[in-house]
Amino acid sequence: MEIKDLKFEQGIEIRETDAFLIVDMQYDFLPGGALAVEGGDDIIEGINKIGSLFLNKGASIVQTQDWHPQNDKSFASNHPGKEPGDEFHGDGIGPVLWPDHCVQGTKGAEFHKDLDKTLARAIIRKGMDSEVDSYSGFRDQLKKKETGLRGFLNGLDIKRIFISGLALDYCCYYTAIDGIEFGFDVNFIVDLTRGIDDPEGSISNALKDMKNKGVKFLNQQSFY
Ligand code: VGL
Ligand code: ZN
Repeated sequence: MEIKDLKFEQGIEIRETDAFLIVDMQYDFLPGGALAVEGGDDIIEGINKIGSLFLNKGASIVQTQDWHPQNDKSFASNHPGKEPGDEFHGDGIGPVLWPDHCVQGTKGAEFHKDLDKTLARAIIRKGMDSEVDSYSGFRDQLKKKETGLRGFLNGLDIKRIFISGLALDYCCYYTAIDGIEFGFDVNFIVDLTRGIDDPEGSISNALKDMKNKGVKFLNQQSFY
């Protein structure tokens, strides 16, 4: 399943009970960063634009922020002899090991300067447990501990979520399928994400799985 095979929803009207999620738009995931996603900076302007559309409708905007301790087990550097990109299938870690990225309090963990910081009602941090990674904005990979995002959205009576940001095949994808499992109407704004595709095929696998689970696909045009 490739992006060109997707069908996109049209004519979406934003409601007050919608949320726009901006996933991990941090220096380390952008070109020049430790775990740069190709073309990640191309989506900043569109995110700002769609974000202000949501803001003007009284909807909620939430940013997630990958926020790892330096001793994080998802980093290859914490496994002697391992390199970033090496396969790893630990309990809540993997399927690959990453370079050190988004370490708490570092420049790489900050949001990109061009991202409009006035939009978000909340910032949800994740990946703070050194033993268990959290790709999803909702909870860790073992599904044991939530981040608070579900409670926040439920508290505002939000029914529909719209996902943008990085990376398509990791944090955006896991956030989307958890959103479905938690009962939200999940909408994935494909042209406001970019993927890593490591291991190869992970973008198309993510798209296929989201489609099967009932995630809807949109692009920026869907709102006009
Ligand atoms: C992410 C890999 C490791 C992401 C975060 O934001 O997609 N990917 N940590
Ligand atoms: Zn991470």
